[in-house]
Amino acid sequence: MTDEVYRDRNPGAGGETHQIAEGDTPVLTTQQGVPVADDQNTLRVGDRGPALLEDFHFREKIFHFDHERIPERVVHARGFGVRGYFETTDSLADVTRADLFQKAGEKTEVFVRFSTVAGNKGSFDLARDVRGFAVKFYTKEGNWDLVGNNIPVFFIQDPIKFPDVVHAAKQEPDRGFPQAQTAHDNFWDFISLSPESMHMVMWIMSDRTIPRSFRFMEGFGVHTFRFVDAEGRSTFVKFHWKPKLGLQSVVWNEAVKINGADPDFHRRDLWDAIEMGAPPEWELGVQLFDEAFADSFEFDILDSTKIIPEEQVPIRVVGRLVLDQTVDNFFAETEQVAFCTQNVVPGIGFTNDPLLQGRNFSYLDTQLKRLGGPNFTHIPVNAPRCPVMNFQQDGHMATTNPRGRVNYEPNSWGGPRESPTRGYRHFPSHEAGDKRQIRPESFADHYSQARQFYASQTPIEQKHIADALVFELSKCEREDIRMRMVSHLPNIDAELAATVAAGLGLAKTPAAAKPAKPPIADLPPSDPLSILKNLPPSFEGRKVGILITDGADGDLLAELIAAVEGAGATYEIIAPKVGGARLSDGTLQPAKQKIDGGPSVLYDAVAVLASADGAALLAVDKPAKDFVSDAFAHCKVIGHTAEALPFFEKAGVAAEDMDAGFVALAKAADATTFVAACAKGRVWARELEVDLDAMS
Ligand code: HDD
Repeated sequence: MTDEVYRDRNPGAGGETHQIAEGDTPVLTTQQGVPVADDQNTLRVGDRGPALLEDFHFREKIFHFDHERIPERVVHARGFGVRGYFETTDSLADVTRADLFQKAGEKTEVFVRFSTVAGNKGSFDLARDVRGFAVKFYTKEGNWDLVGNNIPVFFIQDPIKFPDVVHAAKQEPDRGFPQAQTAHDNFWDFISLSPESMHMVMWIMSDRTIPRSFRFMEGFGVHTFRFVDAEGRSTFVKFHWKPKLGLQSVVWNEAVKINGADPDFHRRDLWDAIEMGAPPEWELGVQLFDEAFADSFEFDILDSTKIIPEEQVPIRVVGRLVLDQTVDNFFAETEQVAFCTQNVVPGIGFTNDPLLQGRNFSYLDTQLKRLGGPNFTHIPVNAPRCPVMNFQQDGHMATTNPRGRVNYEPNSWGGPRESPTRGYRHFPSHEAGDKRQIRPESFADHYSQARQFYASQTPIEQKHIADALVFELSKCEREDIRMRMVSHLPNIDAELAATVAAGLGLAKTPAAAKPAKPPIADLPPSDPLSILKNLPPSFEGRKVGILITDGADGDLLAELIAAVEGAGATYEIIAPKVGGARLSDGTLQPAKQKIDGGPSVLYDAVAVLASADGAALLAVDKPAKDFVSDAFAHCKVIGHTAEALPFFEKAGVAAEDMDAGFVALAKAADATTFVAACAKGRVWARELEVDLDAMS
């Protein structure tokens, strides 16, 4: 599909017979279908004279161009959408009547849009940010939108604070920057004044917000929803997406450089994976629980700043999500897709989570603004794949219009009728109470799960959380904001507080902020909360950067490529010139990247196949030296020929620095050793040797 050069854009055209063509080449037309004679010059009087208003082709072309943009999303503006399917693997008929979950093997078409939150549409992919994970299921009983994130909790407990947290995170209003980052005063000012955000702060300061790619991250529905079965019984449910490839993130110094080297790193990764026939896959898991569990749980199940640890309610895997199709047109699908949390289907319902209730208003309202009218469900990406039968009519851009005489009901003509048995029924939960604006007491604990999250991390992940806090708060100009933020940390972990205080150069750790409710100190650590405890099971889906020079060993290169591909991974060849390098056997090996455009930050592991002469040339080149020194600093596995070592020395990587992450490549078997080392992930012990923050 992506190779197609051009397709008739008017599905109503009636096909080939109307095609105006010259030979095999279709003739350019106006939007009205009128053939165009000249698309290079406007209509003018004389050779150099004034332009004429009569030039309808010019005016129509510019008019259309002027209106190409629709408002970008106020949050999640930068996103990337793809298509795929969801397959039920375990029937949920015992707890929900939702059609898509009735039988194993049932497949449902989906559209998924991943996104960052704070940056504008043109920002970079590797901002430190939450990732949106929004899934539209086109079920046989209507569209269900599960509009989630890659983090299972949220910043705030009440939707009335959403504009505030978003304003604070996005660019500051007077200057219009900083873009796509929370490392500025306004964000931390708001956060430090909002203790309810502290659990989320631990997640966003962890490596979860700098994922390796969309393919290596989890997704969460966040709220507690309801399943409702055929008898009308309700079960609470939380939704989880688990990536088949496991979890993986990059490191911060790497993220910063990826944004320069390839601002489209995440979207390119997903596009490439799908186009090369390696569609990413996730498992859908559900946590199911009842009122009795809800009553006994330490926290309120309606509070979106809390998780339910998997140890307390295990995850039942019920399906798989496969994303196997790129879009035909970015604007038509990724830009126009309209997710609404209110889009649910029979068998799925809401709870009183205040954030969810607020979202149910906000999304529809947003779509009206963005898409310009009530008919956005007529746009193919938003259109249900089942019949739509109602008497709603007219409005801007109405494109799928009903026929016939009747447009109301009840009527005596016929047409669709409501169905109390098949139709959507809201769960009749019993509600009573005084009308008030309060934050319930059951939402008052802000630190216990932040502490639990921190305690669940490996030491290197804990270090990354402290590093991220120090980095972000160091960008705050006001010391009182830094101090106020650090004052929350003793309620989470005393050592974390002391490390961050020292990292900021504070004279002493500020006294702990007074908690609204004393934190629970002994919630047990939960392994699923750590990335490194859930590493990818193999090297599948990862990418190796192979830097070659003239004279590199052709056989060794072939062995290396075979080993990488054998592990289900991919590679790119990098060389001093994109035209390639002349290998030892005389063949010309083309390169994918010139060294200046293929820094090592773009790869999971690297190999340097340099001849002695080639290494001498690389030793004078800054991008080539950065290739090695960055791979080293980012704790990557590095394969190398013996001839490459003098070049490594020049790049600042001396023989005594070479740890278990260095693999000498001389003979065929070494390629297998290299890939086996890569499969173990990063060499984290190295970070303690190369980072000043680790030494303070
Ligand atoms: Fe939201 C977009 C996820 C809270 C209001 N949100 C949006 C998208 C995602 C989320 C993934 C992008 C969808 C797409 O790709 O088009 N939002 C969340 C999650 C939340 C959350 C997981 C907390 C659990 N959001 C939230 C609240 C409000 C909104 C509390 C308002 C009260 N969100 C919006 C919005 C957006 C949106 C303004 C902007 C663009 C859009 O809806 O289509 O309506």
